[in-house]
Amino acid sequence: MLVLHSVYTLLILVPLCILAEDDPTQPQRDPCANWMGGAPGYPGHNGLPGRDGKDGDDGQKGDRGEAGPKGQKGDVGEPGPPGPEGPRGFPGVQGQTGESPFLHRSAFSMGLATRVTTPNVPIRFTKVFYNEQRHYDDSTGKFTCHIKGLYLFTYHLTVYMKDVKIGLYKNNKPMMFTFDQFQTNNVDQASGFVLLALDAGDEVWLQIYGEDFGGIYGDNLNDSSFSGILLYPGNKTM
Ligand SMILES: [Ca+2]
Repeated sequence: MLVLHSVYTLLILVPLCILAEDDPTQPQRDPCANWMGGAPGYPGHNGLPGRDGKDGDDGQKGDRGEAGPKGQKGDVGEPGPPGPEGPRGFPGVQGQTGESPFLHRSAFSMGLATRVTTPNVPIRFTKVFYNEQRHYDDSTGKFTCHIKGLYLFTYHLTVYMKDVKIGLYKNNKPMMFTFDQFQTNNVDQASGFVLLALDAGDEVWLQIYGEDFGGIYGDNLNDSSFSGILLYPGNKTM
C-alpha cells in the first residue's frame, strides 16, 4: 500500500516539474528542488466586484431651515364697495337775522289834484297814493334820489281839451317824451315808463314840454299819476 502511494505521488509531481519549467513569467528556479516537500503556491488574481446591496432604511428628519428673505410689496388692490349710508345728522344752528330787502326803501306814487296848464315848470302832483319816505316833494314837484341805485319811473296822464307833450327830466335834462293829440269830445291818455340809474342827489320830475300842450287833466274821477320806486340799490353798472 505504501509503495502504491509513492508511485502515484511520483507520477503527479514529475509532470508538474516539467510544467513549471515551461512558464516564462516565473523566475528561474530549480524545477525539481524540494519536490518531495512541495513548492509554495503563488497568490491568485483578484475576484470580480460583488453585486450592489439593498437600500438602507430612511434616515431621521432633519432640523427646520432658516427663514428666507422678505418678498417684494404686492400691487394695490381694487377699491372696495361703498359703505352703508350714515345716520341722519343733527339739526344745524339757527342762523342770524339777515338784512331786510326793504332796508333801502325809496318809492312814491302821486296824483294830480287839478288840471295843469303851465308849461316848462315841474308839475306838482299833490294827491298822495304813497310817499312814505317823502323823497317826492309835492311843494316842488321833484323826486330827489337819496339812495344810489336803479329806479323805475312811470306816469299815466289823462289828456283833456288840449294836446299833451310831456317830458321826464333828470337834473334839467329831458330823458324821454310822450306826445298825445287830443280828439274832440274824447278823453285820451299819455303814458310813459323808464328805468334810470341814479346817484344820490339826482332829481327827477315831469313837466309840459313847450307851449300849447297843457291838456293834462285830473280830478276826483280822472286820475293822472306819477310814480317811482327803487328796484335795487348799488352801482350803476350792476
Ligand atoms: Ca290821442
